[in-house]
Amino acid sequence: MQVHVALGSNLGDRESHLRRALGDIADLEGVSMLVCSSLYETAPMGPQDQPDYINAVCRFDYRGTARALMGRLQSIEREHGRLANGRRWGERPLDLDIILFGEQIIDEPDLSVPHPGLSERSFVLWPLAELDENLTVPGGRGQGKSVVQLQQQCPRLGIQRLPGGALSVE
Ligand code: A4P
Ligand code: MG
Repeated sequence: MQVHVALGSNLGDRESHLRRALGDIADLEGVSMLVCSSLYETAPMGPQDQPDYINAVCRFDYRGTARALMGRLQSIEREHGRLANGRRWGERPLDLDIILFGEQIIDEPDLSVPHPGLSERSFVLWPLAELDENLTVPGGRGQGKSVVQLQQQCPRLGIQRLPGGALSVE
């Protein structure tokens, strides 16, 4: 299955959290063909009394279920000091969200794919467009739209691409 995962960090050495997380994802069983966008520095969505984020989106092939992948990603978040009881949309050393899981549509209490915030989040759409701008969203609010079409409806507010190009797996 072709999977897209969004990475975010706004605590500690943000870039290092993303670099290490990308390596951790590459090392997961069932992951191959991993590529990543550039890094973006982004203004916080949610509470404004928190630091700016660094965001990116990666894509890989995954042999396994979305639920299994979510469990693995949550373990990686925990290894980066992520507390399970932080405030909603609050600060965190590492956030890993499944954005797309192939064409699958999952609507369960603890797992929604495509990610429900995709259409409104410039900090996901712009890095995603670097990888796959013509990809069509299979379900949810952006259903049937391409990434480029979603970008046209979402202001590119408060995001800045950092120099250095695509993040590579070390
Ligand atoms: N969950 C459901 N669907 C998914 C999915 N597709 N991928 C569940 C991953 N997890 C999914 O997530 C809470 C629960 O969502 C998980 O346990 C899983 O069962 P969380 O990461 O603890 O997030 P939260 O803060 O409680 O709420 P929410 O709405 O999930 O937050 P987000 O979407 O993670 O947003 N501003 C900028 N600029 N950049 C950011 O990256 N990120 C956030 C957090 C806020 N503001 C931001 C950014
Ligand atoms: Mg999350």
